[in-house]
This record gives sequence, C-alpha cells and structure tokens, in this order.
Amino acid sequence: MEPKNIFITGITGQDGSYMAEYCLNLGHIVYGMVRRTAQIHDENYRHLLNNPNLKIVRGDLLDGGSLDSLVQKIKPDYFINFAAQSFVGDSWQIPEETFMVGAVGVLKCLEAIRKYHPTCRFYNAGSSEQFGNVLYCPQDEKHPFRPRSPYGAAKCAAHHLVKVYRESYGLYAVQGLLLNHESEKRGPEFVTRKITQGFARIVQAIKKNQHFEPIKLGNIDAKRDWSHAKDFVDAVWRMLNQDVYNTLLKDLTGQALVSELKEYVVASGECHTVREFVNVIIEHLHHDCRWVGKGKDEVLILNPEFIKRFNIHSAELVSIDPLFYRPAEVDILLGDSSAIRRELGWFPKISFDNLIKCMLESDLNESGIISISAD
Ligand code: F7E
Repeated sequence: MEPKNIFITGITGQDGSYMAEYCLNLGHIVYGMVRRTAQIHDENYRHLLNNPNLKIVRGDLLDGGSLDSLVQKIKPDYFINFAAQSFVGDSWQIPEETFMVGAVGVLKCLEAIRKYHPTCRFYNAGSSEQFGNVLYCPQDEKHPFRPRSPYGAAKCAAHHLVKVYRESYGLYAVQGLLLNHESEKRGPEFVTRKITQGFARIVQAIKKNQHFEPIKLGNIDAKRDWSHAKDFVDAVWRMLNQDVYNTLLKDLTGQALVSELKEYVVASGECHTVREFVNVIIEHLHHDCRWVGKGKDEVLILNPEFIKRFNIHSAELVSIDPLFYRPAEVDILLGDSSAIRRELGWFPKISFDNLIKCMLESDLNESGIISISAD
C-alpha cells in the first residue's frame, strides 16, 4: 500500500498514540494534532518522535479555522478523531466543554472535510456510553441509544452528525461503538489505572515497611467489558477500510460503497465488576486478604497472619468513598462484537487477565518494583 497521509487528533492520549504507532508501523505518514497547553504532554508518543513520518501539528477541535487550514494543507487520506473530554465522571462538572468537544468539535471536523477534502475517510471515536441504561445484554449495533451522562449524550449527538454527513454528502464517515479499552497509557482518573497505580503504591509501601492509605473507589459493582486499547486501534483501521476487508463493499469501479458502510460494536464480549478487577490483581500479588462489610462500608483488608508475617503497617487495601459515585451510573456494559469479527475479520488478542498483568507490571516497574509477588 502506498503511504497515506493520516491526520490524528488526540495523539497525546491513549488511543491517539496507539493509533499513530499502528499507522507508522504500516509505513504511513502521520500528522498528530496537539492543542496548545502550558505544559507539553508528549509522554504517550515521545518514543515515536524520531520517526520522520510523524509530524506534530498545532490545532484545536473547537477552532474550526485551524481544522480547515490543516485539512487544506495536509489533504489527509484519513482523519481519525480521538480528541475528547473522555472522562465520564467529569462530564457532569464540565458538561459544556464535554459537549462542545464531543459533538460540536466533530461537526467542525466534518465541515472541514466536506469543504476542503471530501474524499478523506473520517473516523470518530464512539462509545458504549451511548447505550447507557441498557435494555439487553450483550449490546449489539441495534441497541438503542439511552445515554446516562453528558459524555454519553455528546457521543450520541456526534453519532447522528456523522450519519447525516455520510448520507447527505457521501462522505466515508463512521463512528465505532467501542466498549472500555485500557492500557499502561490509560489516564490515572479511570478506574483500571487508578487501581493498578494504587496497588503499585501499596506494594512499594509494604516493601519499605511504611504505612499506606487504601485505594478509594466508588461503585465496585459496576460491570464493564474491558479490553486492551492496542487491539482496538486495529478495529478502527478495519472500520476505515471496510472495502479492503469486505470486498462486497466495493462498487464496480472498486470504490467503497458509502451507503453500505457499517458502524461496529468493538468488545471482548466478557464483562467483570470493578471488584473482580481488584481480585485479579490480588491473585497476581498473592496478597492474603478479604472483602468485608457492605455498600459504602465495604473494605478489602489484609488478613492478620499476612500483616504479621510481612510486618505490614496498614490493613486496608481498598475502601469506598461515595465521592466517586456518579449522579447516574451505567450499571453494566457488555458488547456483542460478532459483526466486526465476522465481516471485517477483527478479533482481540489480549485477554482480560493479560491486560491487567500488563498494566500492573508497568506500574510496578515505574515504582521501581520488578517482581509482582509480595515477598
Ligand atoms: O469507570 C466505576 C465507574 O471511569 C468504569 C471511558 O473510556 O469507557 C470509559 O468510561 C466504572 C464506572 O470508565 C471508580 O462508576 C468505581 O461504572 O474507568 P471509568 P467509564 O466511565 O466506563 C467508555 C466506553 C468511554 O467511552 C469513556 O470515554 O468504574 N468506578 N469506582 C470508578 N470509576 C472511576 N473512574 N473511579 C473510581 O474510583
């Protein structure tokens, strides 16, 4: 395949940086858009900066003029939008910003493409948060949108806009429905990284015979379908190349049939509670502990023998803080990704257990701990 110009927004984040790496590995030229901020946040893509095919450009999703000129200048073959205020929990505190970036920002991308480069293929990051208050499990592409947060509502609005632009202007524009996807690059505010970083801190304190504070969580009964983000960028690429993976989507001239494009659910098809996520970590660490209490009084505590044996100075590993409860919770998300597996040949390679292992090992290494057992 000839090198393509790929424009990625949100390259500072988890998905944007994995997507950039994926496209660079395919030999393409990546233009990663960054917003002006007081501090440079290049941790997630710093290792790619010596690749001459990576070009960092300045722009902002809420500045339509900046998108217009970037699209005019770069003439991207693909425009992949990962920029968003993606933390659901904060979307009640900053609903306007969440909606502006998540919905109006998408409109600005679509307008730039429509006006200046309509042959560009567009992907917008969609979310299982669009399903919200779910009617059935697992959720497939037909599940109605019933969002429960300003974040979910913004993603639904964006979804409709993408469809309207596809149908009105014949743009190759799609928005996938991605279930939770995590990694070593996940932000510390998301529950998975909060837990793996928290345990790395606790293990370090135990090793140094120091007192430690428990990890404070909200609703540990929430169920999520977690995968590794690396697997998901491959699904995004397949959605952007549906005519390559599914030849039935080509017209007689070999062009993609825009009217036949599909938007797929991407998921592992397995769901676990937050409590189960913690339990897997405990198994890896061989910590002897148990859950006691109920509701907001539930705690995960180390057993007295273990405390004595390792001369540990605190007992509580996890406690509940209602501060982390959400005004409206999505109790369960579980995706049915059989369509993308069948039609585009996608499947995930990293299991739930391996995802947790990768995240935990990376956080333990960052705290200078090599071994994952307590002794
Ligand atoms: O919460 C519960 C929380 O913030 C997961 C984003 O990528 O996936 C992500 O959204 C669950 C929720 O992710 C804490 O109430 C308990 O039920 O890690 P999270 P999320 O809200 O599912 C979707 C698909 C996206 O599109 C989003 O952009 O865990 N939970 N205790 C907690 N959550 C957090 N953050 N912190 C806690 O202490």
